[in-house]
Amino acid sequence: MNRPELPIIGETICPYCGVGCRLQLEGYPGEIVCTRGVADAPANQGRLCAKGALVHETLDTSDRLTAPLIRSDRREPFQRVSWDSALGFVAERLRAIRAAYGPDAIAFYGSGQLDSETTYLVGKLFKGSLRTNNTDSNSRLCMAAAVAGYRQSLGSDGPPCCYDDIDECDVAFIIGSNMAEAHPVLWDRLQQSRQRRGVPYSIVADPRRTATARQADLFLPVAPGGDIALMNALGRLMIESGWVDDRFVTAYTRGFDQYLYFLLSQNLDELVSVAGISRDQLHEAARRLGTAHGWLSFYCMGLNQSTVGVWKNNSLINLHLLTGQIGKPGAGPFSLTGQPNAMGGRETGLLSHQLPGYRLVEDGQHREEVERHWRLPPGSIRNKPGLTAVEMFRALERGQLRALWIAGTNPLVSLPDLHQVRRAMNKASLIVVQDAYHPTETTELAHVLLPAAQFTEKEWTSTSSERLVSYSPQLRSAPGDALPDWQIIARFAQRAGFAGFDYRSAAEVWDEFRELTTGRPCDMTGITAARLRRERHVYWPCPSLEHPGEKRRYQDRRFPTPDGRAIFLPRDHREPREKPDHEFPFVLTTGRLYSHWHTLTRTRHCAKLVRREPGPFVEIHPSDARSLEVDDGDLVQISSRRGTIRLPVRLSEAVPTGTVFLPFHWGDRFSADNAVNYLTISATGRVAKQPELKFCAVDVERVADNLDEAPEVDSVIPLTIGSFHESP
Ligand SMILES: Nc1nc2c(c(=O)[nH]1)N[C@H]1C(S)=C(S)[C@@H](COP(=O)(O)OP(=O)(O)OC[C@H]3O[C@@H](n4cnc5c(=O)[nH]c(N)nc54)[C@H](O)[C@@H]3O)O[C@H]1N2
Ligand SMILES: Nc1nc2c(c(=O)[nH]1)N[C@H]1C(S)=C(S)[C@@H](COP(=O)(O)OP(=O)(O)OC[C@H]3O[C@@H](n4cnc5c(=O)[nH]c(N)nc54)[C@H](O)[C@@H]3O)O[C@H]1N2
Ligand code: SF4
Ligand SMILES: [Mo]
Repeated sequence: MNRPELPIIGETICPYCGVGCRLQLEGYPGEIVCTRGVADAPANQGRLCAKGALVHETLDTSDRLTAPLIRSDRREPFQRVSWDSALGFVAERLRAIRAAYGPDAIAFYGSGQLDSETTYLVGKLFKGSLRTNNTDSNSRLCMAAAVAGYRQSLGSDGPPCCYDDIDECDVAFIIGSNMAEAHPVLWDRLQQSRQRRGVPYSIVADPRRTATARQADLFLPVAPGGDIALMNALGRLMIESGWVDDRFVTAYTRGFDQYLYFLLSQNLDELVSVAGISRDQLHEAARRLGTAHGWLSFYCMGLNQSTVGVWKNNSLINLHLLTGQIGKPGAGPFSLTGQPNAMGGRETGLLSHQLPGYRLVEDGQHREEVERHWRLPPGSIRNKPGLTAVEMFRALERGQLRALWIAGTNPLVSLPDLHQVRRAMNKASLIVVQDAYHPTETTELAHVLLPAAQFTEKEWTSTSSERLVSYSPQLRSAPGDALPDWQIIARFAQRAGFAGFDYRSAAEVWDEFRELTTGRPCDMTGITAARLRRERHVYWPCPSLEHPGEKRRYQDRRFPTPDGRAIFLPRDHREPREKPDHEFPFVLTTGRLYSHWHTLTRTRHCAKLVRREPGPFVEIHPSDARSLEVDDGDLVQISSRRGTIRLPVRLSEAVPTGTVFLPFHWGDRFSADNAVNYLTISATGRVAKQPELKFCAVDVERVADNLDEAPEVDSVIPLTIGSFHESP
């Protein structure tokens, strides 16, 4: 059907996933009618997924937060106030808390959905002026293991590959990623490449037979948590079959001998059994990878959200090094980023151990360079990493942390062990929430709400999964008093009396940050604000204005490690923190659905998306359902050591027996105390401190017979069965 021509309002980057599709909005600034994919955009080449195509329906909703609101007591209603009063209130409260308890009694918890201008200024304000390294983000639940994995194995964070590599590879190894639902446009590119060229052959390793797995050439139904064993088995088989790239290994890597010794000392039968995959399938996968001309891996939360997430990343990179599959077109370990600017947050240094330009707070020279740039006296930046996401909420509950400023994330749905999170937030002396919508689960527990202008209503800069830095212009005005996030931070800093925050534009903020990347692995010297506004997007590294930007890294096979070599890291299988037992016999795994974005503050407004997935459910294998005497649609009670929820059953052969799957989108606003994260465990890994959101032990029970009609999920009263204390 031909639609009448609509006026074009302009272009922006999609505010959802890390693919970074460029959207064209059509209609009128006051009423956007249609969203299309931009044809010449490098990421999407005209494509869009349903969420992107409907995103205009989420902008002008009645639950937009349009004015600063405050209350001293959370039992009171909010009062609407001016920006000056709201920021004055926060400045005074934070000053008093710092004076009484020290700088580490305050923290900032942000998001990979904030733009780079904002995350840069948050670091400058908190790590520089307020002198606490307590800034972290939801990327801790998401990319932290990938960040540490890249650094340990290759010497620097940041994916080496680009999306065009899809058209250059002949095998795609997709492990712990449900691309078809979570990165749909990339998945589409992969499918089209295959239709056109006959390759890539696709191997998918996932415990569930997902939409991605169903379309794979080879599906490896890895046991939940069995990835390291799987990858060690693949490495061993490739070595035994002589599929090692000896020249590459000798010239460009170190640690191969230890890796070889380690693999040969492993019991292959044991690896096969822990991985849960037949020897034939493993052999076929090893042959495909070992003999490929070029293979790419795509990985996401199935690897990262684990107490051994970093080791899973190392194990996968080992396979790339073994076969020389990195630093050339069509090859490399490609960590898919979840959020639109998770990459930017890493570059500007939002995580608690980072400083801008991939620098570290523990490195004296890095601190000095940043202090000089920020015109702060030497010694201003503290030398120890601050609290990470999960640690912040533990510290709040203990009273060590008193004030928390939350922006661009909804932790009362997305953090593990929500009963603990709620207790922690209730204890806080000050909760500031900077969001575009209200109410959300988190805004309801705030003292201060700061209204944020969102994409289309501000200019902003973001970096996609493939290191493409993009500029999005302001296309319309923000509702009410809402302000761009970076302006909220800058205004607050000025109100609190700190120098160095009197920016006249987002461009000034960007350029100040950009200068800090010179000579660093993520060099963006040539990506000036002016150039971005002219060219729309440029890949990093880009060391000069004349430089076109590099789509692929490490093409000279030199890695940013001390001796320039990539590192083999022998990593052994480790059990997940909480194994099923007689009390909690099932494995709970959690994740996403195609139709929804995270905690639903946006997608709940799109009727088409809600119709597709109207509510939460628990996916159970039919044979488990038979033993539990439940059928499709029946209500079951799911309990872990941390909580209990009730949900209707969705029968599915996609989950293995003994495992149940729950999407995590629906929070308390949908049904009180009934969200999946009331069950999940806050156990984290040692290095990346990323929580194990993909594995905990639960029990599933049929809900009593006398409830012959399943009650509305809304009316279910939850039962808490005590809290769980993490092992050391
Ligand atoms: N539609 C949609 N798309 C999104 C998002 C969204 O909310 N909705 N969010 C974005 C964000 S922030 C992120 S981080 C990405 C996440 O993207 P993905 O990581 O692809 O999505 P998930 O569903 O979290 O998990 C991926 C897969 O890991 C599998 N898995 C679980 N345990 C294991 C294991 O032990 N080993 C292996 N190999 N696999 C395992 C799950 O079965 C699941 O299919 O998606 C982004 N895109
Ligand atoms: N069980 C389980 N839990 C998980 C996961 C899982 O796989 N399983 N995945 C984890 C992962 S990978 C992630 S990334 C997190 C995501 O979890 P969250 O970050 O908590 O989820 P969102 O709903 O994206 O929250 C974004 C918030 O920012 C607001 N917002 C939108 N635009 C703007 C803006 O421009 N400025 C500001 N200030 N606010 C804005 C939205 O209204 C919303 O409240 O969830 C994690 N939690
Ligand atoms: S694939 Fe991701 S970036 Fe592209 S339209 Fe969909 S949600 Fe947006
Ligand atoms: Mo994420």
